[in-house]
Amino acid sequence: MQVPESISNFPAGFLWGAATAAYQIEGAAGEDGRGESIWDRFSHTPGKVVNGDTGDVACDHYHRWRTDVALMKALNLGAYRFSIAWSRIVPDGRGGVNEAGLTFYERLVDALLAAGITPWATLYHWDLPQPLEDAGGWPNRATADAFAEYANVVSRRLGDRIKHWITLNEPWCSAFLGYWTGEHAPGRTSFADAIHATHGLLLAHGQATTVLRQNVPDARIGIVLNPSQVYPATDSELDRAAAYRQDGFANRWFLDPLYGRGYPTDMLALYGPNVVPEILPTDLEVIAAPTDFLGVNYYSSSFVRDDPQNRPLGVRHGPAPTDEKTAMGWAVYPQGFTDLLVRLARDYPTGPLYVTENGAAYPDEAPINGRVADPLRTSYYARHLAAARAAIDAGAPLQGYFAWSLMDNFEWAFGYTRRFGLIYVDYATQERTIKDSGKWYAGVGGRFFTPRNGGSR
Ligand code: IFM
Repeated sequence: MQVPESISNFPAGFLWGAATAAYQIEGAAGEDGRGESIWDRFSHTPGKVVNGDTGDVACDHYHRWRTDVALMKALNLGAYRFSIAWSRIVPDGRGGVNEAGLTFYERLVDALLAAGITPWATLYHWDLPQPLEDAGGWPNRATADAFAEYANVVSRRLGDRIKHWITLNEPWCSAFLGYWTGEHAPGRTSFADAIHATHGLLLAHGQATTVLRQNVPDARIGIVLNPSQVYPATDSELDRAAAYRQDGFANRWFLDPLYGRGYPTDMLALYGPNVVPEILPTDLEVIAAPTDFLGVNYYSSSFVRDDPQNRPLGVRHGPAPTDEKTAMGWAVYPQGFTDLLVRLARDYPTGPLYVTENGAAYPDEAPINGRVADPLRTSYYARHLAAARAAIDAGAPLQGYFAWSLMDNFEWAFGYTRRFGLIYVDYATQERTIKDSGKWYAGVGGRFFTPRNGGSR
């Protein structure tokens, strides 16, 4: 597929990248002093992950990072978003620092810079050190203090060369999938714990932002959310009220406190005092520490109707206005991407927006004669880039885009059964093959990148 005209005119300096996360690609779970994380414990618990898959080896990126940086260069990436494994740096979550962990990321970052690829580091992409979970996990406020200590260690060491910092990836998932539905590590199933976890995560973000600002004065700091564009299934008053509650649950609960408005009062009332944790007088100020950008992960949208039986939100997810779905079962709905970016910029003082993840899983076939034909993924990207471009036209201050993912990897509870990569990974041999979508994406970058000192590369 050619790069269509609708995406041929992104602004000069627009940043093109791809993203990964530590537990999903690194492997080397027991090497060089790395401690146990909640995903090690969870994935090794029978029945939690499809096929009993674990991240023990994953894409073996810990040993193959040089090859992977070369592949990023072949893809014309201007930036690479990766996450740092807390358990590699502070194996017990608090206290002793593991030099080997710092060295690993230092080498990776140096290689990226040498290749002209800007590193964007995420400090937390779901892999809490298990000892901190044993001490109460994210619902325990002390975990936020531990996170700030870890942020201090990492930024003191790497702040001279990493200038783009993301505190947390998708705290909604950490809290609600990890502590309410139990689909993700640590696998707890209490709504109250999940709400407590949201507060702990937001405190951690605020505290770490302040630490990063002190240690790296020229840093650009942000948080990555997975906000959802919510549409009522019908125009009825009840369905519109349900959509507003879903918006409160998925979006406003995070965005309002981050931008200094405190937790939304309708949601505080809905959850009630038995669920909402104690909020200390300075907490909201800590959470609202100024940031430099907002990272947005977008895959699909929500279509909801009123359902009073379905507690606590009284919301039921209805069918999307399209039958087209990815291998995750998520509706393909690019219009929601435009609407979401425009809405965020309209309702919140976000500053620059970056799409920090967007992409699709499809059941790719193994390479034939060195080629992986994945036209559905290319089509997904083309339509979502056109939707992102439309959001810019409508006023959203979008400055960059990271494809999810650089390569196939461990897709959490789905193990290795879902492939999101621009690069195909043969897990038996660890051979990498750039898919057709990756070649196409390299063309997007190759055609629209501006010189590094004038923009993205
Ligand atoms: O693989 C995940 C990633 O870790 C976080 N955002 C969504 C992706 C696809 O499910």
